Amino acid sequence: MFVDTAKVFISAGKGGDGAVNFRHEIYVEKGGPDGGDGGKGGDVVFVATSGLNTLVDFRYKPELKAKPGGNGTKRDRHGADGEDLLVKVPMGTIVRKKDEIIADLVSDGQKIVIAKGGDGGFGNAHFKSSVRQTPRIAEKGEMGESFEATLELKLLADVGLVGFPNVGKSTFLSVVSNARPEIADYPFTTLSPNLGVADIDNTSLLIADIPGLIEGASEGKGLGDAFLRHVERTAVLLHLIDAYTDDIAGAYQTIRSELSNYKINLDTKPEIIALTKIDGLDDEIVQMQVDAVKKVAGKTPVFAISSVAHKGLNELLRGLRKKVLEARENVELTDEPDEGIETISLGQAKIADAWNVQRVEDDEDGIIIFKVSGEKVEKFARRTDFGNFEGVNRLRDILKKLGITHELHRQGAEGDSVIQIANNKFTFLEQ
Ligand SMILES: Nc1nc2c(ncn2[C@@H]2O[C@H](COP(=O)(O)OP(=O)(O)OP(=O)(O)O)[C@@H](O)[C@H]2O)c(=O)[nH]1
Ligand SMILES: [Mg+2]
Repeated sequence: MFVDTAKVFISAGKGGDGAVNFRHEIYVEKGGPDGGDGGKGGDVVFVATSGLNTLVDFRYKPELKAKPGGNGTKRDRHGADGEDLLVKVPMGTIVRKKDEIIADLVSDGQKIVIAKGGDGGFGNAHFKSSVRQTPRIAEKGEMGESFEATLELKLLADVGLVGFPNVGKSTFLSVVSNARPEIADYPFTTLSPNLGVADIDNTSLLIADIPGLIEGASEGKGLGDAFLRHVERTAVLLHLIDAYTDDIAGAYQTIRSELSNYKINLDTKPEIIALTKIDGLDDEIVQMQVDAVKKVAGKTPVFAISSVAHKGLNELLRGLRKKVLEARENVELTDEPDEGIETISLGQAKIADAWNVQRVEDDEDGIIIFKVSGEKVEKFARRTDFGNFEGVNRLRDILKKLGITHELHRQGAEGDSVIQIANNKFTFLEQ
């Protein structure tokens, strides 16, 4: 089954918890702290893999979960890192979180971390200081990132076949490539895209055959525009027209207007035209039909082929290869890096350090709450065990270091004021 969209639930592994433990030595009454750190949770990693061309597996298995990190143990032993989950996806898979594109996997073997595993918590061995000889605190491991994502496949073929139903698209693919699509003498034989690799002069072309288009396809007629996304990103369009068509120029223009109604920019998308099924026609008639198309096709090259009689196929494949190479070169020359991506003006470290304090009245019981937000401070809070007073005290130390305590005082916080960080509440000073 061909499936080109899927919804998945992604969760990276939780980090392991740090341990609280004290050394036991025969002649030492109170050994030092030796609780080890938790291991890192596994990441969820997508790997673009050639040879795949459907997202169907995700319909049956929508949950993508990486392993958690192990907890720390005594004698400073680290917990093991959780195993990453490697997920194979077809080339051309786009990953969206809400409406934002977070990954676009385009080249074979490309790996992208889609969700990061949580860091492991520190064991109590980390918390020894001159004033705290027997720290009974350890950090909890962080949660891994988890969210719902949608996957969309837009095939990345070199050549996309377009045209009316029954013009011989699948037959062409079956003759020039390894693909074995269904072929029949009626419209809409092909119900979902087929991919094939055609060899020509020691190189190869990846060709996508999509279901036939009719007038109104972009508004949903016939099989509609559901499959047009698969020619959006192909380097070159091969427009096939049945040489027996009476109004051949009109046929050409109908398909073109459906393509442009579906936001495909025909001014920039390279195209080649081929008249098909010429095996039963006299040369003069074929020439007449070629001339008729040329009148409306401008500079677009026009070929005449017969898949059944293997006529004109190598010439067409060479023409396609030339256009594909040109198109790829143009893309490399003109493709500017997307604006806005990875051009953050503040340094990454500064962004992580930044925080904000907001004094708000709680809706439920009317008390004042001081809400503290910020990447780093929230990260510490998530790793704090709020059931352990030493842990909360350490968080209070961190607030001081980051300058947040000062701001809390300035906004009028008192000892028993409620501070909220990342959904955890505690009092400003130890009560
Ligand atoms: N004589 C002749 N018939 C052909 C040639 N190519 C395709 N046909 C016939 O045309 C009919 C349609 O071929 P398909 O390849 O299924 O056409 P299609 O464009 O993929 O059709 P849809 O999948 O319905 O859009 C079949 O009966 C083929 O045998 C050709 O070169 N010569
Ligand atoms: Mg077909």
